Amino acid sequence: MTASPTVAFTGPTRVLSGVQPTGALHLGNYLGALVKFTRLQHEMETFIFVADLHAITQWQDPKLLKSQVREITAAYLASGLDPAIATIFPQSAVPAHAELAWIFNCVARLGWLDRMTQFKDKAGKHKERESVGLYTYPVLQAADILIYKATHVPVGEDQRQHLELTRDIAAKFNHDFEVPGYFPLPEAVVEGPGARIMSLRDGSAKMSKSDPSDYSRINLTDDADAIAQKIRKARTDAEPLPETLAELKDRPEALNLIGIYAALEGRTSAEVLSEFSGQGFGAFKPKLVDLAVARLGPVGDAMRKFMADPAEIDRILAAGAERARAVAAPTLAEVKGIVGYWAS
Ligand code: AQP
Repeated sequence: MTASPTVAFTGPTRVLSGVQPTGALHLGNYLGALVKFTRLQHEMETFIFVADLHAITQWQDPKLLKSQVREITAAYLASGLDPAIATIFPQSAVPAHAELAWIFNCVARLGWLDRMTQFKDKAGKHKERESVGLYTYPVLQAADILIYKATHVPVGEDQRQHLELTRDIAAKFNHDFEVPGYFPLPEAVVEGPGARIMSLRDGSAKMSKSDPSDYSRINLTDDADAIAQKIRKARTDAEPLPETLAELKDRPEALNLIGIYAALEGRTSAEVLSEFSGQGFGAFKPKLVDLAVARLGPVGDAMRKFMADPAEIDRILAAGAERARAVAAPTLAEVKGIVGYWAS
């Protein structure tokens, strides 16, 4: 193997991302991912999938999986993804993801995967009881992205490390097989106050589908009463809001609520803080309730409307899968040739 020169990828810009059908979507998924998908579809060719291959890295009831896939699709549509613009599909309907993942399993190094903090967080103390799939999850993620030669990946802050791994795999493939610039080194699109929304019960833990407390998160399907109750009960402190973000350094719950307000209104946390500085949570929380209900209420209503028509969702997913397979197929064929596989 000889060292290949660093050559930049010259293909078109493309967006790829997805969400796992592993439970009710929450405000973190919405602000960290869905809102960005909707924005980017107008800027670049966009592929958004429902990550059902990823979902089964942890047990999913087969009787529920299909409806969970439809629910995520309904959330995409309700957030403004337009199937006439973006390609929306179930990951399992495009086998090229899994085929490329196998090749990437042979490119990625064990030491790289050993460093992945999300596996450590999810596996906890008993990693020997977890599936092999959960361990190699970031390799499949690299295949999801690179099978479309995607250049931009809108995700929350928690996915930044996986994106770095995707870049490492792309660079090593390009180098080892002497195809400089073949795969792009994709960029994570993470910016903004919605990149890391924390639990409403604990400002040091990420808002998450798998948190046992429903009060830790605002679900996209929560009605106005539930949203109001969860924000009212959100953990805070007795201090008034300060003037600068630096003064919120040791007040993670307060910082989180300011960040949520900012992300919902499309402003910076500093701007929101300057509006509310000197006020207590008794004044701030009702304003946050009004804003959250105004922003999320229509999304929940639209989701319920889409979910009432599963046949239409299935039609959208089938059409998206066909488009995605057509884009993925030539890349997989090329990669097989690059690796040196037999072809008829
Ligand atoms: N709290 C969050 N703040 C901002 N973005 C977030 N994302 C997740 N949580 C937050 C982003 O949502 C996208 C989809 O996530 P996923 O379905 O692949 O799974 P996840 O990251 O594992 O999400 P959860 O909700 O936390 O699920 P569990 O509890 O199963 O781990 C990703 O872009 C993610 O960054």
